[in-house]
Amino acid sequence: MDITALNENFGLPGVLAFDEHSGLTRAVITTPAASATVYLQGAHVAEWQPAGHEPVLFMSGASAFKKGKAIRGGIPIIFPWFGDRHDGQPGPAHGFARTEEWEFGFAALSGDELHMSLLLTPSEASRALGFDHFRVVYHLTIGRELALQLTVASDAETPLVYEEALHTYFAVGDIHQTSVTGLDAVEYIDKRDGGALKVQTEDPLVLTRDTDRVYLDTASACVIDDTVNQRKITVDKTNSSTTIVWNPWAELTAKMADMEPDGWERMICVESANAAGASITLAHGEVHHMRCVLTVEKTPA
Ligand code: TA6
Repeated sequence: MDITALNENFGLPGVLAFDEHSGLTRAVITTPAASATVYLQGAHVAEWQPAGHEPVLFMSGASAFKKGKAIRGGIPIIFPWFGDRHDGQPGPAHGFARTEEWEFGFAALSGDELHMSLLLTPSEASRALGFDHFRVVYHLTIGRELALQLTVASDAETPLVYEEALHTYFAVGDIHQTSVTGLDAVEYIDKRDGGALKVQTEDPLVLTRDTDRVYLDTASACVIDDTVNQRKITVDKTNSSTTIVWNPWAELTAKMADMEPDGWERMICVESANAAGASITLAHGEVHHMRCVLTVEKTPA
């Protein structure tokens, strides 16, 4: 659907409008409770700002906003594999969902919360990668909280095996003055140490170097204490047994074309996932939901 048709079919005056930025179609949302921007490419939430709060999501100032290129920041949707593909077949890192154009399917305002849905169905690109007979729907509730639900259905005769993640980039005032709770004593794969299996001993977790940890078998919520912005961001999740914490730090950032040199100091990824041994297997007709709710609260000075 082109932008005119999207505005005719789903536009809500003063609340939801579609436009184009750098060749990408996006939904621009403004309600009394929050403002947000969602790109149809990747069903990518690029901005979310609850009323009375600073923006919650980090967006790299050097991010490409280009067809077929992942956006660096916001909430990329990782599907159907996390990281490199594991079955020996070729395919882009983190799967194809984040660079595919999703179909806009639904929008309705309820009070001051906007409900939206976007749909991903098989394409030439997904078929070329061996993925056909699946449907993914992404429900978003945009308000003082941001509620996200990723639902996957399999229409395939053979089992659909996949990994998924909401690869959320949170904006923080200063990574050195930021901590994360909720992962104490949880086992993790340290991808910065050859994939060594470790147990977290730090509580809270304060990053002091490039970090890429895949926490296993954990359903607990995480709380990001962003002291510089005097706020706590809670990442609450359902049907997700993996959490990833990532920050590239200075050296890796310097090698990333789509990240500004000091970007690492103002972001942390805390991702809700099913990955690294927790992949989902769906038989024909089966459905799986993964849900994540973000909330922000101010902390006293
Ligand atoms: O979620 C952490 C991670 O898997 C890291 O290993 C790092 O590669 C990051 O994602 C970013 O991946 P990208 O493909 O977006 O550059």
